[in-house]
Amino acid sequence: MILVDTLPLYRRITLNRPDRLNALMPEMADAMISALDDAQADESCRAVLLTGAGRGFCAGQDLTAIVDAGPDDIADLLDSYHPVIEKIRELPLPVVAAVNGVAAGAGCNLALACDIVVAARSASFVQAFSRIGLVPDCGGTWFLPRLVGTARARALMMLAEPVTADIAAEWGMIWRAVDDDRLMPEAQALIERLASGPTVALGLIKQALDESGDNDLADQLDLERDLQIEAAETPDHAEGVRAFLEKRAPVFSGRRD
Ligand code: T3D
Repeated sequence: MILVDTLPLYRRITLNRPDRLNALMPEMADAMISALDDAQADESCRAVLLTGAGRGFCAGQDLTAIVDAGPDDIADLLDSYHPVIEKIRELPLPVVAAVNGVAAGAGCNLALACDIVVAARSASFVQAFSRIGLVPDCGGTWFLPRLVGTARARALMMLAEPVTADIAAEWGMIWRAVDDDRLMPEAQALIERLASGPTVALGLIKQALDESGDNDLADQLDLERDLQIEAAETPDHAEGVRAFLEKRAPVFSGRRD
Protein backbone atom coordinates (compact mmCIF):
# COMPACT_ATOMS: atom_id res chain seq x y z
CA MET A 1 0.00 0.00 0.00
CA ILE A 2 3.03 2.25 0.30
CA LEU A 3 6.45 2.08 -1.33
CA VAL A 4 9.51 3.14 0.63
CA ASP A 5 12.73 3.95 -1.23
CA THR A 6 15.95 4.45 0.65
CA LEU A 7 17.89 7.03 -1.33
CA PRO A 8 21.19 8.68 -0.48
CA LEU A 9 20.40 11.02 2.46
CA TYR A 10 16.59 10.68 2.33
CA ARG A 11 13.57 8.35 2.23
CA ARG A 12 10.84 8.55 -0.39
CA ILE A 13 7.43 7.28 0.72
CA THR A 14 4.93 6.74 -2.11
CA LEU A 15 1.25 6.13 -1.32
CA ASN A 16 0.49 3.27 -3.63
CA ARG A 17 -3.17 2.50 -4.35
CA PRO A 18 -3.39 4.39 -7.65
CA ASP A 19 -6.69 2.78 -8.75
CA ARG A 20 -8.35 4.44 -5.71
CA LEU A 21 -6.36 7.67 -5.89
CA ASN A 22 -4.33 6.35 -2.94
CA ALA A 23 -7.33 6.42 -0.60
CA LEU A 24 -6.30 5.66 2.97
CA MET A 25 -6.63 2.42 4.89
CA PRO A 26 -5.39 1.87 8.46
CA GLU A 27 -2.72 -0.52 7.12
CA MET A 28 -1.27 2.37 5.12
CA ALA A 29 -1.12 4.52 8.22
CA ASP A 30 0.66 1.74 10.13
CA ALA A 31 3.15 1.36 7.27
CA MET A 32 3.75 5.11 7.20
CA ILE A 33 4.46 5.17 10.94
CA SER A 34 6.98 2.32 10.49
CA ALA A 35 8.64 4.09 7.57
CA LEU A 36 8.90 7.34 9.52
CA ASP A 37 10.25 5.52 12.59
CA ASP A 38 12.86 3.84 10.38
CA ALA A 39 13.80 7.17 8.84
CA GLN A 40 14.28 8.69 12.29
CA ALA A 41 16.35 5.74 13.53
CA ASP A 42 18.68 5.80 10.51
CA GLU A 43 21.37 8.42 11.10
CA SER A 44 22.11 8.61 7.39
CA CYS A 45 18.52 9.68 6.64
CA ARG A 46 18.15 13.47 6.81
CA ALA A 47 14.80 14.18 5.11
CA VAL A 48 11.60 12.51 3.93
CA LEU A 49 9.69 12.96 0.67
CA LEU A 50 6.00 11.96 0.52
CA THR A 51 4.17 11.55 -2.78
CA GLY A 52 1.46 9.49 -4.47
CA ALA A 53 1.50 6.92 -7.26
CA GLY A 54 -0.61 7.53 -10.35
CA ARG A 55 -2.82 10.56 -10.97
CA GLY A 56 -3.81 11.29 -7.35
CA PHE A 57 -1.91 12.23 -4.21
CA CYS A 58 -4.46 10.87 -1.72
CA ALA A 59 -8.29 10.83 -1.79
CA GLY A 60 -8.63 10.58 1.99
CA GLN A 61 -10.38 7.75 3.76
CA ASP A 62 -11.28 4.80 1.53
CA LEU A 63 -15.03 5.28 1.52
CA THR A 64 -15.74 1.70 0.48
CA ALA A 65 -14.41 0.64 3.88
CA ILE A 66 -16.75 2.80 5.98
CA VAL A 67 -20.14 2.14 4.41
CA ASP A 68 -21.47 0.46 7.56
CA ALA A 69 -19.00 1.99 10.01
CA GLY A 70 -20.21 2.87 13.49
CA PRO A 71 -18.73 5.38 15.95
CA ASP A 72 -16.24 2.82 17.29
CA ASP A 73 -14.97 2.07 13.77
CA ILE A 74 -14.56 5.78 13.05
CA ALA A 75 -12.65 6.24 16.32
CA ASP A 76 -10.40 3.30 15.41
CA LEU A 77 -9.70 4.82 11.99
CA LEU A 78 -8.69 8.15 13.44
CA ASP A 79 -6.61 6.38 16.08
CA SER A 80 -4.67 5.00 13.09
CA TYR A 81 -4.41 8.21 11.06
CA HIS A 82 -3.80 10.85 13.70
CA PRO A 83 -0.50 9.35 14.90
CA VAL A 84 0.83 9.75 11.34
CA ILE A 85 0.09 13.48 11.49
CA GLU A 86 1.74 13.76 14.90
CA LYS A 87 4.73 11.73 13.73
CA ILE A 88 5.27 14.01 10.72
CA ARG A 89 5.11 17.10 12.94
CA GLU A 90 7.39 15.63 15.63
CA LEU A 91 9.96 14.10 13.26
CA PRO A 92 13.16 16.15 13.67
CA LEU A 93 13.71 16.00 9.90
CA PRO A 94 12.21 18.06 7.09
CA VAL A 95 9.25 16.36 5.39
CA VAL A 96 8.34 17.48 1.86
CA ALA A 97 5.04 16.60 0.17
CA ALA A 98 5.17 16.38 -3.63
CA VAL A 99 1.46 16.59 -4.42
CA ASN A 100 1.10 14.97 -7.82
CA GLY A 101 -2.72 15.12 -8.08
CA VAL A 102 -5.88 15.58 -6.07
CA ALA A 103 -5.45 15.73 -2.28
CA ALA A 104 -8.87 15.26 -0.69
CA GLY A 105 -10.16 14.91 2.87
CA ALA A 106 -7.57 13.33 5.13
CA GLY A 107 -5.26 13.26 2.09
CA CYS A 108 -5.35 17.06 1.91
CA ASN A 109 -4.53 17.36 5.60
CA LEU A 110 -1.77 14.76 5.33
CA ALA A 111 -0.13 17.05 2.75
CA LEU A 112 -0.68 20.15 4.92
CA ALA A 113 1.04 18.41 7.85
CA CYS A 114 4.28 18.30 5.85
CA ASP A 115 6.89 21.03 6.26
CA ILE A 116 7.05 22.09 2.63
CA VAL A 117 4.39 21.30 0.03
CA VAL A 118 5.12 21.55 -3.67
CA ALA A 119 2.27 20.66 -6.03
CA ALA A 120 1.79 19.91 -9.69
CA ARG A 121 -0.22 22.64 -11.38
CA SER A 122 -2.99 20.12 -12.19
CA ALA A 123 -3.29 19.05 -8.54
CA SER A 124 -6.07 20.30 -6.30
CA PHE A 125 -6.81 20.43 -2.59
CA VAL A 126 -10.27 19.78 -1.21
CA GLN A 127 -11.60 19.57 2.32
CA ALA A 128 -14.11 16.99 1.10
CA PHE A 129 -15.43 16.05 4.54
CA SER A 130 -18.66 18.10 4.61
CA ARG A 131 -19.72 16.54 1.29
CA ILE A 132 -20.21 13.32 3.24
CA GLY A 133 -21.45 14.93 6.46
CA LEU A 134 -18.12 14.79 8.30
CA VAL A 135 -15.88 17.24 10.11
CA PRO A 136 -12.31 17.81 8.87
CA ASP A 137 -9.84 15.62 10.74
CA CYS A 138 -6.15 14.72 10.51
CA GLY A 139 -5.31 18.22 11.75
CA GLY A 140 -7.20 20.15 9.07
CA THR A 141 -8.95 22.45 11.54
CA TRP A 142 -5.54 23.20 13.08
CA PHE A 143 -3.41 23.60 9.92
CA LEU A 144 -5.73 25.31 7.49
CA PRO A 145 -6.75 28.42 9.51
CA ARG A 146 -3.10 28.95 10.43
CA LEU A 147 -2.07 28.76 6.78
CA VAL A 148 -4.81 30.71 5.02
CA GLY A 149 -6.73 32.51 7.79
CA THR A 150 -10.12 31.69 9.25
CA ALA A 151 -12.26 33.28 6.53
CA ARG A 152 -10.83 31.04 3.81
CA ALA A 153 -10.56 28.00 6.07
CA ARG A 154 -14.22 28.23 7.08
CA ALA A 155 -15.41 28.58 3.51
CA LEU A 156 -13.16 25.80 2.21
CA MET A 157 -14.35 23.45 4.93
CA MET A 158 -18.05 24.32 4.81
CA LEU A 159 -18.31 24.47 1.01
CA ALA A 160 -15.81 21.65 0.31
CA GLU A 161 -14.73 23.42 -2.87
CA PRO A 162 -11.48 22.38 -4.52
CA VAL A 163 -8.59 24.81 -4.60
CA THR A 164 -6.15 24.62 -7.50
CA ALA A 165 -2.44 24.33 -6.81
CA ASP A 166 -1.90 27.87 -8.13
CA ILE A 167 -4.52 29.33 -5.78
CA ALA A 168 -3.18 27.22 -2.90
CA ALA A 169 0.27 28.73 -3.50
CA GLU A 170 -1.17 32.25 -3.84
CA TRP A 171 -3.03 31.84 -0.52
CA GLY A 172 -0.01 30.47 1.33
CA MET A 173 -1.52 27.01 1.79
CA ILE A 174 1.48 25.46 0.03
CA TRP A 175 5.00 26.54 -0.89
CA ARG A 176 4.86 26.37 -4.68
CA ALA A 177 2.92 25.13 -7.71
CA VAL A 178 4.98 23.90 -10.66
CA ASP A 179 4.26 22.55 -14.12
CA ASP A 180 3.29 18.89 -13.93
CA ASP A 181 6.42 17.65 -15.67
CA ARG A 182 8.57 19.68 -13.29
CA LEU A 183 7.05 18.29 -10.07
CA MET A 184 9.39 15.39 -9.39
CA PRO A 185 12.58 17.16 -10.57
CA GLU A 186 11.70 20.18 -8.38
CA ALA A 187 10.75 17.98 -5.42
CA GLN A 188 13.95 15.99 -5.79
CA ALA A 189 16.10 19.12 -5.92
CA LEU A 190 14.30 20.46 -2.84
CA ILE A 191 14.66 17.27 -0.81
CA GLU A 192 18.32 16.85 -1.77
CA ARG A 193 18.99 20.43 -0.71
CA LEU A 194 17.23 19.91 2.63
CA ALA A 195 18.88 16.53 3.17
CA SER A 196 22.30 18.17 2.68
CA GLY A 197 21.41 20.95 5.10
CA PRO A 198 22.13 21.51 8.80
CA THR A 199 19.75 18.74 9.92
CA VAL A 200 19.67 19.56 13.62
CA ALA A 201 18.92 23.23 12.97
CA LEU A 202 16.17 22.31 10.48
CA GLY A 203 14.55 20.06 13.08
CA LEU A 204 14.76 22.85 15.66
CA ILE A 205 13.21 25.36 13.23
CA LYS A 206 10.32 22.93 12.87
CA GLN A 207 9.98 22.71 16.66
CA ALA A 208 10.12 26.50 17.11
CA LEU A 209 7.40 27.09 14.52
CA ASP A 210 5.14 24.39 15.91
CA GLU A 211 5.44 25.68 19.47
CA SER A 212 4.89 29.31 18.44
CA GLY A 213 1.15 28.68 18.11
CA ASP A 214 0.74 28.25 21.87
CA ASN A 215 3.41 30.66 23.12
CA ASP A 216 3.28 34.35 23.88
CA LEU A 217 6.25 36.39 22.66
CA ALA A 218 8.17 36.09 25.94
CA ASP A 219 7.83 32.29 25.95
CA GLN A 220 8.80 32.11 22.29
CA LEU A 221 11.90 34.23 22.89
CA ASP A 222 12.88 31.86 25.70
CA LEU A 223 12.34 28.90 23.42
CA GLU A 224 14.41 30.52 20.63
CA ARG A 225 17.23 31.07 23.12
CA ASP A 226 17.18 27.41 24.21
CA LEU A 227 17.01 26.10 20.66
CA GLN A 228 19.74 28.47 19.49
CA ILE A 229 22.08 27.18 22.18
CA GLU A 230 21.38 23.65 20.97
CA ALA A 231 21.98 24.59 17.33
CA ALA A 232 25.13 26.55 18.17
CA GLU A 233 26.67 23.41 19.68
CA THR A 234 26.45 21.46 16.41
CA PRO A 235 29.41 21.02 14.05
CA ASP A 236 27.17 22.37 11.26
CA HIS A 237 27.06 25.78 12.94
CA ALA A 238 30.86 25.90 13.10
CA GLU A 239 31.05 24.68 9.49
CA GLY A 240 28.53 27.29 8.30
CA VAL A 241 30.50 30.13 9.86
CA ARG A 242 33.85 28.80 8.60
CA ALA A 243 32.47 28.35 5.07
CA PHE A 244 31.15 31.92 5.07
CA LEU A 245 34.51 33.33 6.14
CA GLU A 246 36.38 31.17 3.64
CA LYS A 247 33.93 32.20 0.86
CA ARG A 248 32.96 28.61 -0.04
CA ALA A 249 29.82 26.48 0.13
CA PRO A 250 29.30 24.76 3.49
CA VAL A 251 29.45 20.99 3.75
CA PHE A 252 26.99 20.09 6.48
CA SER A 253 27.21 16.69 8.16
CA GLY A 254 23.83 16.81 9.88
CA ARG A 255 25.48 15.48 13.02
CA ARG A 256 24.46 16.55 16.49
CA ASP A 257 28.08 16.42 17.74
O1 T3D B 1 -14.96 8.21 8.52
C1 T3D B 1 -14.06 8.76 9.16
O2 T3D B 1 -14.24 9.63 10.03
C2 T3D B 1 -12.68 8.36 8.87
C3 T3D B 1 -11.87 9.47 8.39
C4 T3D B 1 -12.24 10.18 7.32
C5 T3D B 1 -11.33 11.16 6.76
C6 T3D B 1 -11.65 11.48 5.31
O3 T3D B 1 -10.73 11.51 4.55
S1 T3D B 1 -13.26 11.77 4.88
C7 T3D B 1 -13.10 12.24 3.16
C8 T3D B 1 -13.00 11.02 2.27
N1 T3D B 1 -12.69 11.39 0.90
C9 T3D B 1 -13.60 11.88 0.07
O4 T3D B 1 -14.73 12.12 0.42
C10 T3D B 1 -13.14 12.09 -1.36
C11 T3D B 1 -13.88 11.11 -2.28
N2 T3D B 1 -13.39 11.21 -3.62
C12 T3D B 1 -13.74 12.24 -4.43
O5 T3D B 1 -14.49 13.13 -4.08
C13 T3D B 1 -13.18 12.20 -5.82
O6 T3D B 1 -12.80 10.88 -6.14
C14 T3D B 1 -11.95 13.13 -5.99
C15 T3D B 1 -12.41 14.60 -5.93
C16 T3D B 1 -10.89 12.87 -4.92
C17 T3D B 1 -11.32 12.88 -7.39
O7 T3D B 1 -12.31 12.93 -8.38
P1 T3D B 1 -12.00 12.36 -9.83
O8 T3D B 1 -13.20 12.66 -10.68
O9 T3D B 1 -10.67 12.87 -10.29
O10 T3D B 1 -11.80 10.77 -9.66
P2 T3D B 1 -12.95 9.68 -9.41
O11 T3D B 1 -13.41 9.14 -10.73
O12 T3D B 1 -13.97 10.20 -8.47
O13 T3D B 1 -12.10 8.56 -8.62
C18 T3D B 1 -11.27 7.64 -9.32
C19 T3D B 1 -11.47 6.28 -8.67
O14 T3D B 1 -11.02 6.38 -7.32
C20 T3D B 1 -12.95 5.90 -8.62
O15 T3D B 1 -13.02 4.49 -8.71
P3 T3D B 1 -13.58 3.79 -10.06
O16 T3D B 1 -14.91 4.38 -10.33
O17 T3D B 1 -12.57 4.16 -11.12
O18 T3D B 1 -13.60 2.34 -9.71
C21 T3D B 1 -13.36 6.33 -7.23
O19 T3D B 1 -14.44 5.64 -6.73
C22 T3D B 1 -12.09 6.01 -6.45
N3 T3D B 1 -12.00 6.84 -5.23
C23 T3D B 1 -11.77 8.14 -5.16
N4 T3D B 1 -11.76 8.53 -3.91
C24 T3D B 1 -12.02 7.44 -3.16
C25 T3D B 1 -12.18 6.35 -4.01
N5 T3D B 1 -12.45 5.12 -3.56
C26 T3D B 1 -12.56 5.00 -2.24
N6 T3D B 1 -12.43 6.00 -1.36
C27 T3D B 1 -12.16 7.23 -1.77
N7 T3D B 1 -11.97 8.22 -0.90
